[in-house]
Parts: sequence; structure tokens; C-alpha cells
Amino acid sequence: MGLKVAVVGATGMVGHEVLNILEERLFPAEEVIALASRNSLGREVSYGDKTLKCKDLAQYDFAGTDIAIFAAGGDVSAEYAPKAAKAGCIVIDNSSKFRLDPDVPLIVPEVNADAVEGFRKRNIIANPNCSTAQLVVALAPLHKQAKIKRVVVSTYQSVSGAGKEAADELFTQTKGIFVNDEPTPANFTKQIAFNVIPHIDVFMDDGSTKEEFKMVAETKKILDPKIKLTATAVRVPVFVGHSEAVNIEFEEEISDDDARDILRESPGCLVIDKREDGGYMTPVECAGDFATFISRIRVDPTVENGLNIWVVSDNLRKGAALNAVQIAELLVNRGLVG
Ligand code: 11C
Repeated sequence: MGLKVAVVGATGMVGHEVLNILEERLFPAEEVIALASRNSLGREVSYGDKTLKCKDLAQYDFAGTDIAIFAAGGDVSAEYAPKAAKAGCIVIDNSSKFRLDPDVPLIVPEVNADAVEGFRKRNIIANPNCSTAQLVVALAPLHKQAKIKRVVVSTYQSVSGAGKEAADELFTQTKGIFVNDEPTPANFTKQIAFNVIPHIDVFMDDGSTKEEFKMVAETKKILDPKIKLTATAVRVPVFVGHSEAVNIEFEEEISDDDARDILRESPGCLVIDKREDGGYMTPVECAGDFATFISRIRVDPTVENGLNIWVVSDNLRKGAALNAVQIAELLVNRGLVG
């Protein structure tokens, strides 16, 4: 069965990874169309050994296209995703625009694959925020075993989460500091080179940031509305790979050995956890990989049934492009498309 698949935002970092992953995972696409804004018309992008010329999203007729993966930001999704969906194309949307819409399923295939059936209401499926995706992959199997009561998570998020220009800013600032250039923040609110910034996305009325709010609301929607979660989201000078220090309180007893065994068997998880120098994962090692890596699994003795874990994953892959392609695979495997 050959499918017609459109990638919206094909020139961006996530769009680039979507094209790579469709090809790497041999997605059954007969035709792949790269779509972008008029400014990128005719720009070439790679899909395996082929070169695709970008077409103009504004002129594209989605009728006859089976799946469109949107990776061009909330404004583009708000305007074009409903049009594509109305034309009969199933939209998999990377932006935050539809995630909390009760008529749009928010899917991480390892966690809540069955909820995908709900796409029929709007023909749209939402992909979670990158920091949520890797978190729920690690939490879901532990929740199934011992029921999570509360999670305290601190993130260490790479600059690629903020896009290509932000990644370039880290590069330019880092070089500039060696020649005494004054850093001029543009994509971040403060200097990012040799610094950390406890601020991602806009501030909310309660003092949290929208990134932190998303982690709370999306985890509840994907995993369990009863889970209490509090987050502090921090930008760090790393190019690719988000890391998370996660403290979890369970209703039932669970040892660190139990958790390690469960996570070893769980889909999408890879446990790297030796209690020795280097026996854990860091973001530079996860770039380009599909897995959610879990390290530093240990008991938190300050609460009843507490564990600490360290979770690392490629934010452009599991956090965005890979999860979107996995959703497309889920549609194919369940005979919901084509
Ligand atoms: C970041 N997590 O690292 C963000 C990027 O809601 O899809 C993804 C924002 C989103 O800046």
C-alpha cells in the first residue's frame, strides 16, 4: 500500500528529521511532498537518496493526500491543519495548537496508542511537547506497576527545541566569547553560551512558564489526570537532547531494581544505569537515536515509595519527528489510513 504523505515545514529542523525518519523506518510512502512557506518555494530538501523541491503550502490542495505531518509552528497549524483535515487528509500536528482540544487525541504510541481512534472527530492527531514525550515514555511503565502519585521534574533542555536560529545563537555566542565579543541575546532572554536560563516559553499568571504548564497538562491527558506533576523547565547550552531529573512518588512499593527491570522491558526505553564513572546517558550521546534513555535509577529515602531517575532523549526525534512518524505507523498498522 503506497501512501501520499505531506511534510509541512520541511525546511525546519523537525521537518528535516521527519523526512529522515520516514526514510530510515521504511514508511510505506509512495509519494512524499515537501511543503513550506512561499519564501522557501523551490528550495531542495533530502528524502533518502532523493531530492524534493519544496512546494508552496498556501497553494497546496490536500485532497488525495493521506497524511500530513505539520512541523511549522502553531500559527501555520492553526491556519492550514483544519483545511487539510477537511479535505480528508489525516493531520499529525507537532505544534501545541490542538493538544488540549478534547476532540483531538494527544498520542505517544508507547503509552496511549488506543486513544488514536479518537482522530475521527477532527481528522487531527496531536504530537506532545518534546519534554513531555520522553517523560511519559519513562513514567508509563512505572505508573502501571506502582501507580504514580506525584512527580517533581527539572528539565535541562537543548537549544534546538527553540529552532535553528536559536541553535545558531549558541554557536555564535560561544565562538564570540573567546574573542571578547559582547553576547547579544536574540532568541533567548539572556546569554545562553556558558549559562543556563530558567525560562522557556511565556510566563503564566501563576508564575510558571508555558513550557512547565504543557508538561503538567499533557502528562495528565496522555497518562493519567490524577497524577500531580510540578516542573521547572531550564534551557541549557546543549545543541540536541533534552535531559530531565525526575523525582517520583508512588502509591505502592517499588524498588530501584524493580524499576530497572520494568524499564528494561518497556517499549521505547533503554536503560543505561551502571553505578560507575560514565555509567549513565548524557545528551551528546543521544542525538540521532530513537530511544528514551533512563539512568541514575535510585530510591529517594525522604518519602515513602520514592524513586529518582534521569531521562535523556533526542528532542528532535522522540520529542517531535519520531513520535509523529510512529503515529503515522500506528495509523497504517491499525488500517486507519489508505
Ligand atoms: C523547547 N519544548 O524545547 C520546546 C519546543 O510545544 O512543541 C517545543 C514546543 C512545543 O523549547
